[in-house]
Amino acid sequence: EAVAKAAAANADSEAPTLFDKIIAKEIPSSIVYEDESVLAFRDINPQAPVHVLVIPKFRDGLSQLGKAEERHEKILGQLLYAAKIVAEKEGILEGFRVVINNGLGACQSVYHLHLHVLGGRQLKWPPG
Ligand code: DGP
Repeated sequence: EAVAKAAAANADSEAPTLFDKIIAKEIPSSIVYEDESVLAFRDINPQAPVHVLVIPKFRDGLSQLGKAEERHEKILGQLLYAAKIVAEKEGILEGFRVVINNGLGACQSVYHLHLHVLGGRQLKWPPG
């Protein structure tokens, strides 16, 4: 089902996504951190006690990491730094994971770049 969803989304990866509505606060979310560039909110389907998504407020073509260009260097750094702020706020600095699912082969389902910040339990390696 995840793969089917990803396939559907991939068909038009530049279309608006539900994350635009979350940014606009038309869809409620549990916000953990926000600044002018990024928004961090709890995943609706948590895979760990802490599971937060960190997204750029302005997608600017970044439907997925594989679309990154040199102009995105700053926001990419801001997203990673925001992931650290989230980990600190959530008290998981001693053990957390940051994941980006890119494309169909990684079960990406929302085509607006997002970092998953996971923690609060012992995380296994390798991931599935
Ligand atoms: P990915 O599979 O990497 O594209 O992750 C997309 C994530 O988005 C997935 O873990 C579930 C989450 N998600 C989907 N819809 C919503 C929503 O409406 N609200 C929130 N908070 N998270 C959502």
